[in-house]
Amino acid sequence: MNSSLLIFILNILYVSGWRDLKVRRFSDDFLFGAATAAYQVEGGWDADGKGESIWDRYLHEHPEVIADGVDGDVASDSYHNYKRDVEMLRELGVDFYRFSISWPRILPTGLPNQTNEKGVEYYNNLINELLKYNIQPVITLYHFDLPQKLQDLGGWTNELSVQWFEDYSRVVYEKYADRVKYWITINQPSTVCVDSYGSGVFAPGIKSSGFGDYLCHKNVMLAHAKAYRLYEKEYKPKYQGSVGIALSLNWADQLTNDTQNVEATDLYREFTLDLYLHPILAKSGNHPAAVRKLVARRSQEQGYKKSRLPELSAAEVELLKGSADFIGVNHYTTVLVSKSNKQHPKPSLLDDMGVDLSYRTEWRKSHSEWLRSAPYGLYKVLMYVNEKYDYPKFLITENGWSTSTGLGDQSRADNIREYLLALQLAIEDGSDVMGYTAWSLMDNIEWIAGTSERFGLYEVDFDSEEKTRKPRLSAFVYKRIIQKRILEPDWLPENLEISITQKVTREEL
Ligand code: GBH
Repeated sequence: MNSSLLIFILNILYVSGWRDLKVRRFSDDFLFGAATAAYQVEGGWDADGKGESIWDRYLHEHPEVIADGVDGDVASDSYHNYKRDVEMLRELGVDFYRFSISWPRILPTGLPNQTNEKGVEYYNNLINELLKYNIQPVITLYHFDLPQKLQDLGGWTNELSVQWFEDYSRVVYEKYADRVKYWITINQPSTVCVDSYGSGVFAPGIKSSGFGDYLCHKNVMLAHAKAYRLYEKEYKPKYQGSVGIALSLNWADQLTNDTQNVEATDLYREFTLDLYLHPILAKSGNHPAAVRKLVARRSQEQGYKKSRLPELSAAEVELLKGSADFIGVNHYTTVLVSKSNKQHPKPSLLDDMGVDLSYRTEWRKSHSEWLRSAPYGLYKVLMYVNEKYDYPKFLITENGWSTSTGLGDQSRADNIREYLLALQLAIEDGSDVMGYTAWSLMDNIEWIAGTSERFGLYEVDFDSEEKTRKPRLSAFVYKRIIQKRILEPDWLPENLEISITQKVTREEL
């Protein structure tokens, strides 16, 4: 389907309340979940022997970068509220909870010379509490919070980071792999590298676009592959779990159909999608040729002796190839691409790509500048990956919407239903999708936006001592979808009382 036809169909579906269309059911084995990440919800930033992370350091030193000045020191205090978190998951009736482990909470120095038993115990408690209610833990090993001690040695731009991450992964598998069947190595290598060592808007705030981000890219991808291979070799035979990676896979469409913009869009997709997918999913492996050649040529023109995007050796290509049992899809929005006529700093990622980005004015705005609603993009991006890489297994690991405070989040409820419809269409057209994860279970520290942008199905009262959680309208809508396994566009809860759903026991996730 081309995009205008798809937009048209999705519009009709929406305007007509989807009544005229066949009822699409999520199959019984389709999994629904909700997600959070350690720094964003846990708090307890130095509790019980936890080491400092790059986000602790960055926001303590630069409170001025946070929109409302609220950092993750206490956050939603999930370090103390994990039982309430599991209760919320039971209220929703989800199949799984995706959360991340704070590396410095387990290994304060970053290395396995010293393990923080209290930290290990926290995740043990959380895992056991989930399993007690038949909710499967889905663990992300790394969601942006590197131990500061490793950053002091270059962090993800140091080649040794590959080894550091593998060693950390072993500690975590050793402790929890007997009970945890789903693993995600790294959350969004693009954010870990481009936002953190390129634009520098994220911790550790290093501005080295077109260089630091590429150095990081190679290491983060190899770190992922090492953690995958480690599980495959030492844990999979015993526990039969699976390991994937969560990629930021937003869609990009051309601003107009002239050749220039179509070509710019193709290139932009190579840089934002294929740079991450190709090494893992392509038969030939390695970085996409277009990106490899372009960065090598420009680097040479700019006087560098080697490509700013470090090459992969034959052994590294092999290590990465096929290193995911599923692709975690973090999908939020769509951007429009046009060829840029502006001068960007050299070197920089923007200069390498040579594009400008914008949004279609009709796309509903969220409370985050970068996030507009364009559900057809989820369909498009999944079909793009399907066609290029032969229908891999997907888990939607994040999809969500931001609002301000308040429980009446009709826009989030609409967003979930619209994106789930796009997902159903993608499944109908052959996508192999294991499940869907709502970002986020609850309001949290939205990185440099602090608490000024709310993504939660549950609202968190950050002013209260207990960090009280209350279900929003969208929590009821999501619960209803999970229960009925169909989308009912007009459904509204009669009141905002939520109760714990009795879960049907499933043998396996
Ligand atoms: C996800 O990234 C993250 O995985 C999750 O932790 C986060 O809470 C969620 O998004 C909602 O934001 O600061 O203006 O430069 C989604 C991709 C990449 C979008 C970083 C925002 C920074 C924008 N994000 N990007 S800005």
